[in-house]
Amino acid sequence: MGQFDWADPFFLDDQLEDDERMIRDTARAYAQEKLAPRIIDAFQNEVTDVAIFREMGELGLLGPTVPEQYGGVGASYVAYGLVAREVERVDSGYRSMMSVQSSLVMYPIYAYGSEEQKHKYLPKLASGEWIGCFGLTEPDAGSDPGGMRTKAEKIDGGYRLSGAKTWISNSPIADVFIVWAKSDHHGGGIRGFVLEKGLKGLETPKIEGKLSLRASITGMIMLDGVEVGEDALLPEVQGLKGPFGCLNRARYGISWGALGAAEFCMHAARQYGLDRHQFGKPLAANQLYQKKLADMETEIALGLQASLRVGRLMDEGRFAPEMVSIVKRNNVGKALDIARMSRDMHGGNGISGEYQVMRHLMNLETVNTYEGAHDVHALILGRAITGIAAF
Ligand code: TGC
Ligand code: FAD
Repeated sequence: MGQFDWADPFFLDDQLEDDERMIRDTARAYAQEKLAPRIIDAFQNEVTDVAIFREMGELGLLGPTVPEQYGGVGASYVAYGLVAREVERVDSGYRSMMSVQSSLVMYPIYAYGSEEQKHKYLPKLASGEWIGCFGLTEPDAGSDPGGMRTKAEKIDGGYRLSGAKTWISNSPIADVFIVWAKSDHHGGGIRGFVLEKGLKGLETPKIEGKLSLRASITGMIMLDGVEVGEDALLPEVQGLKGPFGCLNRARYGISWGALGAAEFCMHAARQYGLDRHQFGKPLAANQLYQKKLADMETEIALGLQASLRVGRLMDEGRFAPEMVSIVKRNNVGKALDIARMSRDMHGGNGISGEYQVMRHLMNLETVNTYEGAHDVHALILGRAITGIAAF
């Protein structure tokens, strides 16, 4: 009979390859030693530290699945998920910075870009010298990105882009912008463009006053007749499958990341329950308290196994987007429940920044909405199950 380890109930560690464990350990050490000491202040004061991109880049944590010839480390998608879990154990905002750069900026350039675009952008994005952002959402097109109004008109030698993107992670500090627009030259089809900071007509105002993801800057991308050359077009993709191809990977990473936040909240509740005494005994000696811990333990263990399975299928080229919808929706929803429960189990201390669980709870509200809202993933699954689109 085996031993039971409450912190790794199904021995996930044994299911990893050596190089995956190595990347996971690198990410864990970085997150705990360098990110954790900064986060309380960064969240409180809404500080996005751009040095973090360089630091992550140096450790090979940006775009790790991209091959070495373009500056990545050619890691597996399981390794990518493990990095997301370690970073989000500290804060969803830091994971957001990392996953936008990796899955939403480096991936489309790698998968849909020309050889010139790959050589020009990927090494600098991998090192964190350049920061990227991904503009899909618009003020009137969130869950329904097909309703976007941003347009690209053909002009001599290139395109003119006009429109507005909103709720864009990293946009106010970005050097590189992946922008999705309807192109008149391609029959109104959606095309991707790579833009650079400083273009005339390009503005990136910050969205102020967020109560969630305060360590990750968010802004708009305003495009007032921005002119770009032909070489800004991502040549290898057309249609919504372009942005969705990126989202599949980012959503998958989030399914791991959210469980990192959930693990933090569970471990904090466990320790708090052991340390704090009421009615002459530790809180953790109460059945109700233990049931909550058991529920958290169960959901985290099951969710991690599901993400691992989807990651393996992604590495084998056998994943379907609906699999990603299952793990993104389930794991983020469960993480949100766990964070809320943990906040409650901390009593009054649970609302203090020092105990950190309420920060995770507030962050996870965003994570539940972006990259396909919780109910939108239910509808993606509902369509696959019934054959009827109910959007
Ligand atoms: P639909 O008719 O279903 O599909 C249109 C075309 O796209 C293809 N497609 C996919 N391809 C690859 N992967 C997927 N997951 C795909 N889903 C769809 C599809 O095959 C079709 O291709 P084709 O060639 O036949 O044209 O499209 P729809 O307009 O009915 O879409 C409905 C729905 C709900 C699936 C979709 O719109 C959706 O997922 N909405 C959610 C929007 C979303 O996730 N936005 C994310 C914005 S980015 C973000 O939040 C970043 S936050 C990052 C951070 O800070 O960490
Ligand atoms: P809506 O689409 O208006 O949805 C509102 C509610 O209605 C949701 O509960 C949704 O589930 C529900 N709903 C919508 N349609 C249906 C339906 N047919 N049936 C039933 N219910 C429905 N976008 C980017 O492009 N790039 C980024 O980097 C990025 N970063 C973000 C960072 C933050 C901090 C936030 C908050 C958002 C970010 N987003 C980004 C945008 C994000 O992807 C959208 O907010 C998300 O897709 C939802 O769109 P919406 O906010 O317009 O909500």
